[in-house]
Amino acid sequence: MRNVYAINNITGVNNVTVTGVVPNSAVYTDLDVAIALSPAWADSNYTTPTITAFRNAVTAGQNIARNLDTFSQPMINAAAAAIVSAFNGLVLKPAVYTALDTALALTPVYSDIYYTPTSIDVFGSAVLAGQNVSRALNITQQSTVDNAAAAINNAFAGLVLRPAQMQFILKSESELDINRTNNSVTGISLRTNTVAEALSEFTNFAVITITDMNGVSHSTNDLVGTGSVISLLDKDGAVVDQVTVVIYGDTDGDGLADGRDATIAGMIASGMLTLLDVGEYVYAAADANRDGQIDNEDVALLEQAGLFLVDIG
Ligand SMILES: [Ca+2]
Ligand SMILES: [Ca+2]
Repeated sequence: MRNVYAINNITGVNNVTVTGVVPNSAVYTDLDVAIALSPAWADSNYTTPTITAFRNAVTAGQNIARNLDTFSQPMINAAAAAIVSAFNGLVLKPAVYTALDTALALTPVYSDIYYTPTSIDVFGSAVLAGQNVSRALNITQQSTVDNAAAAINNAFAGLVLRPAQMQFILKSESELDINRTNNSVTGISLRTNTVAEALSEFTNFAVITITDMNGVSHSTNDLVGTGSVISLLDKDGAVVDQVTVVIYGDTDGDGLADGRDATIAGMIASGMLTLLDVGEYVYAAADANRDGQIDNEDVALLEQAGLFLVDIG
């Protein structure tokens, strides 16, 4: 049917009715595709805001009437786009690290050296692995976090103590000699008498400390001298064995043989200082040449040592 309209000289309101024209139906294809989108994981794995936005968008899309015409197409397209946008915006919840953090905070009760190498190594490896677990994992990767925590907890529970050692044990090739009569140790060379070198003479699986004659802790590079006290500690830190160092020629305990030692040796040789005054360890050390006497030979030897003319070793 063909209609011809002519509108001329309209001065008032006129209604024109057009019959026989029907708009096209709207297209729902994109909306149907959007509504059919399905998240890869259960809703509970997604953050509440993002999964809520997605479900709300789907519901809104489902609620759109199905008999709309083409004039409603932009609204339908917008609903489909909103669903797709919310789908793409889904964010998985982060993994929970509480149990791993608790496991990582575990600290063996005793120093590592008191545990069997295998058990402390397993623990150390588990801790390292736990520290290396990515902190960016999401809830679907939770088992990675949980397994790392469990490995640490198991290794911690599996720590095994070595048998306790109650006495110093010297290396078989050590030149040191422990005298149990007075709990002294001799044989430390004036050439190799740093704390580190002295400690290396022992094979104990235990903490060993060395203090000077005044009880002040030595650090690794300090020199061990006459009167230095070497202590073997049990796992609880209690002293279970202790020896005092005697280095022949070092009467003042500084780990060197020189003129100051000669002065003390001279005072002992002359009787100005007695065994009672200086104590048995210094008294023994004053016998620089180890002939069993403290006399001018020792004084002379120490004076020469101070001038680097002789080497007392
Ligand atoms: Ca000295
Ligand atoms: Ca002597």
